[in-house]
Amino acid sequence: MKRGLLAPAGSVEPLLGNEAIARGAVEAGVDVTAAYPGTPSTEIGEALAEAARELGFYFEWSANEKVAVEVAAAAAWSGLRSMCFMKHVGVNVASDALFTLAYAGVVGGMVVVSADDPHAHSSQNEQDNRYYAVSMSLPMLEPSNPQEAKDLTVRAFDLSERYSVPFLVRSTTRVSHVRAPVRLGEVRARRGKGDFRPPEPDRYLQVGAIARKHHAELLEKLERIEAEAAGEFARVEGEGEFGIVTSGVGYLYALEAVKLLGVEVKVLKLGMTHPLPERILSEFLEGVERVLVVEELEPFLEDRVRAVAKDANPELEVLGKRSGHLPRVGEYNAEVVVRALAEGLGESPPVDFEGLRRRASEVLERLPPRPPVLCPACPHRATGYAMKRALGSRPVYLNDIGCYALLFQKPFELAHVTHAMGSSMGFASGIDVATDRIPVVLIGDSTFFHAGIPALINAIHQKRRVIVAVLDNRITAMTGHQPHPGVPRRATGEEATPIDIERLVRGLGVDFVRVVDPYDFKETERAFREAEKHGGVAVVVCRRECALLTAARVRRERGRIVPYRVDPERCTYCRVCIMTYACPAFVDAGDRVERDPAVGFGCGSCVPVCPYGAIVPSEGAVDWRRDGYGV
Ligand SMILES: Cc1ncc(C[n+]2csc(CCOP(=O)(O)OP(=O)(O)O)c2C)c(N)n1
Repeated sequence: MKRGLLAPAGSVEPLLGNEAIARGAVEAGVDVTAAYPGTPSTEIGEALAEAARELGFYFEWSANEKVAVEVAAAAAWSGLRSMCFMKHVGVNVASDALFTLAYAGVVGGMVVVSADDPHAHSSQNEQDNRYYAVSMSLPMLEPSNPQEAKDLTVRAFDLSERYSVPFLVRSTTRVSHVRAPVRLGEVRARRGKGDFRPPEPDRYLQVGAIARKHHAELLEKLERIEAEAAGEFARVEGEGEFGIVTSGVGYLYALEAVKLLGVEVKVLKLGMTHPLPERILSEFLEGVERVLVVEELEPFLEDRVRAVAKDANPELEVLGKRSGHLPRVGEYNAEVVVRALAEGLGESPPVDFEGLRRRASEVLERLPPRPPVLCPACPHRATGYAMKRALGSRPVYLNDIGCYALLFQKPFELAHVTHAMGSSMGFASGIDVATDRIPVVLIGDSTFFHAGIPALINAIHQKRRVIVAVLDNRITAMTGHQPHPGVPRRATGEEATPIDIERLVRGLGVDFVRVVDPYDFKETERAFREAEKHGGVAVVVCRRECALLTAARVRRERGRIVPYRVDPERCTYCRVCIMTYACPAFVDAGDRVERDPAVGFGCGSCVPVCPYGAIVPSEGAVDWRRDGYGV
């Protein structure tokens, strides 16, 4: 019997929130799914890829989020059920297509999942995508746990089809990444093939007067959804004069706080937060004297509560972010919400949080610090090493989003800027226009395909002087090794047409294009030195497979990894290796440098770094470069 995501109806499986969303799509009979990876949404794709291989529906890792939305939308226009998903900032990329898709509507049910990241655990900002639902006029469901993540996804498909409008499902890191038992439902039949038959001839023609007509229709749909459907997802629990209004993971924090404090409060849990079930909210607010709104990030619900309370209960005291009881920054936890609730109720917190924190920091002090570092053998380290030697601190380094962003750290310091996917390339042109410094772009292969190409075209066309290093590790590494358009296979294992970056760039008219192996320091350094002398756009493709993939292959083919070692006779303890290459396998042993055999991958890339030839292979070690691994 299959387990997990593919287990039969009626079984209870421990699923991640993200796996539960994927299961919801499968139960709803989804036919077409598309996405671009991004934490905390990526596991939806890993789960869908597995299910697609088994069940035969379509899944792709698209070139970017906008493309994913367009693929899914056209499938929904053709009468199929479709889903796409992305991290919060992915919605920024997709938004141009999404805003207008709301006007166009859909025929088959379509769900768009936004996985937000309060605390910016793995992101460049903490944006609250619930406002997108309002500005796009799209209905939105917010699950609180994996069971709801599945159930609400299924409902979102049904309602999307009933009202012919895409539905947003908004999750956050703690909903997406928590694992909990989920009772599975029946898997409905898929439709297989659709047909593109617009319901009216102008349905998908969003121009002027037609768009205005569709805008008005969309607003009517939203009114109907509020009247007919929003109440289904709202629930009142408990009794009392003190109320809590909450949604998403905030509901779980609120429950925990109520339990820890042992108080009687009345809770309104909302599942559809756009459009809000305003009648239910209004009745709830009439019945309480004070209300605490528990939601992470922005005062999205709180401002609506304040607005509705003006009519429903003008005396009502609303506590939340605007009153200073809860923060707008970072993720919540039991302590944050217990403190807010205790203060609201005039009680003292029942838990000695200071004591707990003291104990936690004592434990933390005993643990070794673990700052994020590039893996041993990472080709990006080698690129950084050669780049730093060739260009030093002369350029402005425009770094992008990917593992190589870690080159901001010492000893490399190759990032003046890290901003949004693809931004390095646009910023580079601006720096060239505005200053006499040479801009250097560090962009990964996945990011290059995602959003780097238009800005590169711009730089070429505008005759800018820019050095572009494409850190081509043949995969989207940071999010867990998803294929991208440069990779010759699809997410589900079939062959794909790989796009050759070198040919693409030459085709755009760049005459300075070098493809180098970053482990070849001399060649890579030379390429950057020549690029600096070149007048226009110079592209250096630094190509070597992600070391995690190579290490796995070495293990498969040779049984184990044999590390390199430092010859104590030759090591002078000059520490050049640590100071310039900073592989985490180097250990400063006080009077000499050693290599930690448990950390190194046995790649041999550090050998030329030592001026005394002290880094030597152990018996049976391979040299990845000489032995053909990773290129
Ligand atoms: C708009 C957007 N989508 C997705 C992400 C998540 N994300 C961060 S880095 C990255 C890709 C990294 O791949 P690549 O540029 O090839 O660098 P690598 O990590 O392989 O070195 C992704 C998808 C994001 N930050 N922003």
